[in-house]
Amino acid sequence: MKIYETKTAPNPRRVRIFLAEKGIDMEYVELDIAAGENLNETNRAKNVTTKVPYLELDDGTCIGESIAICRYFEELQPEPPLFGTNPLQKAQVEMWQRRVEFYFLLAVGMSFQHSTGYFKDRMTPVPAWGVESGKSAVEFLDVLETHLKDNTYLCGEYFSVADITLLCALDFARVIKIRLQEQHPNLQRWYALVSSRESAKA
Ligand SMILES: N[C@@H](CCC(=O)N[C@@H](CS)C(=O)NCC(=O)O)C(=O)O
Repeated sequence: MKIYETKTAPNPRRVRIFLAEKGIDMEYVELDIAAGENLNETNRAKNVTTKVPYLELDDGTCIGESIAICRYFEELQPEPPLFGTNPLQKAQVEMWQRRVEFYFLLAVGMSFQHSTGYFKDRMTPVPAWGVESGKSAVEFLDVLETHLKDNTYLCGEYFSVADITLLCALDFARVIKIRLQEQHPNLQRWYALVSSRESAKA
């Protein structure tokens, strides 16, 4: 099996970190998304959204969406569990994973795409939407800051796939000049903890 990805992009990194946490080796195929390699007929036929990453199994089955890929490996190799271990924890992981993905990673992505015009060959950038999305992303940092006052990780003492999503989103946010500030001491403490994990190098 192999994963088609782009080394510098945030979503593929979520999967690389997840697999590093699990100790799973993988073959990676680099696609140049800036040049639109992900959009060619071969990739589109395997992966309808054309987004990276996507996983290709040995029988040709393809799985897109970072969380779907992570879920597949969680089922194949449950240890260490990264999606929760009991009903409550699984729900909390799902809650924070979705919150971070929808209210932060997506906002950061929209701000990047609409303010830089990076993908202007395949979409129409709306700079005002880029500004609004950047503001939403920054506002959500305050929500996270409050939450992390009483929580070591997003789900209490439990490191999960939600933390991986947040780490990748925060690191990518630097590209649009969104950084943790003095008013985010708990997020900074969380960031230092999570980014010092060996997997963060993936
Ligand atoms: N919901 C998808 C998002 C994937 C995504 O947006 N990938 C970006 C790179 S981080 C991409 O492929 N961009 C290329 C394009 O839009 O053409 C996931 O979770 O994997």
